[in-house]
Amino acid sequence: PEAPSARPGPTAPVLPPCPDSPPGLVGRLLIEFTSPMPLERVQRENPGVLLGGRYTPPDCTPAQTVAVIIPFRHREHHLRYWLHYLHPILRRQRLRYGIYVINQHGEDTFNRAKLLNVGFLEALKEDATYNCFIFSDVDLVPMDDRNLYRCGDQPRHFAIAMDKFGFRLPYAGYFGGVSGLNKSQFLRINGFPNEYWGWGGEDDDIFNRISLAGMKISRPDIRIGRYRMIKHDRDKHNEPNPQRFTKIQNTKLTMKRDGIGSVRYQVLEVSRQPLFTNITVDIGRPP
Ligand code: UD2
Ligand code: MN
Repeated sequence: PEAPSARPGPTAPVLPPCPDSPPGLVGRLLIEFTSPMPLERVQRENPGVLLGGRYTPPDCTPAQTVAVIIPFRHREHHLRYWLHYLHPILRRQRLRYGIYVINQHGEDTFNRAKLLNVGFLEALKEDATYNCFIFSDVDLVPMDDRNLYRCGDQPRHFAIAMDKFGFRLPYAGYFGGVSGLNKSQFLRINGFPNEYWGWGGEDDDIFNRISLAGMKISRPDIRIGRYRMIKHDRDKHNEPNPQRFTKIQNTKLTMKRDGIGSVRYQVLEVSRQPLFTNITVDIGRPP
């Protein structure tokens, strides 16, 4: 007699759906950024993660496939902490996921929202079954694994109680840090703006797009949506954008022409690392 194979294959048994509340979550977590985190250690501690930072639960079938998209440039030491903390959390949450680091090439002004648009399109090129997109700063780590990185029937804001804001929501329309939209929600708002160069405003523009499209933000409980941000100085070439205050007044006009439908860029390299996929991209420079 043959033992049933646990390996997925034509004869493998169909796994049950993953539970809505995954068993084995631990709740509040101890998060600290004291000693540097070697990548070799993170790899050693996450043997179940497949090349490119892909993971599928071994014991159940998830309802969604989640692409986690990180805007990035010159933050390697932050990325190592992020991978160290997030892989085990996402695994405990029983998610099928992939990690995409969208690395802006060159030293022109940084553009977070445009990189996130690139991440949406490039993740779908890698795997057309992605139907949930979670956009996360590289320096934000959730302090509670009950903050589930999934999409719902409204756009989701995850990073609502940050240490740097005294664990409070800074203002009602705040949508920065970590957010999630499913594919149809993202397309309904024409994705994110491409025209916010430098620091600030792009998260408010995204909030405006969501409201203008008639959707409402969903958020976790304030006790669960807690985050630590790795302390950092303002990066070079990401100065506050002086146009941000006037731009966010005009979302209604600009969102139709500026978004996922108009994003232009050139992929320079796709590299599948053990814990994430790195996509280096030329997104141009401010006009
Ligand atoms: C806030 C928001 C962030 C965004 C930003 C304004 C929080 C916690 N986050 O972040 O979501 O709205 O304001 O643009 O309030 N990055 C690089 N390299 C760079 C510059 C930026 O990798 O040279 C990436 C990285 O993922 C970083 C993110 O962009 O976490 C946001 O930049 P930041 O951390 O400098 O800005 P911060 O903390 O004020
Ligand atoms: Mn930050």
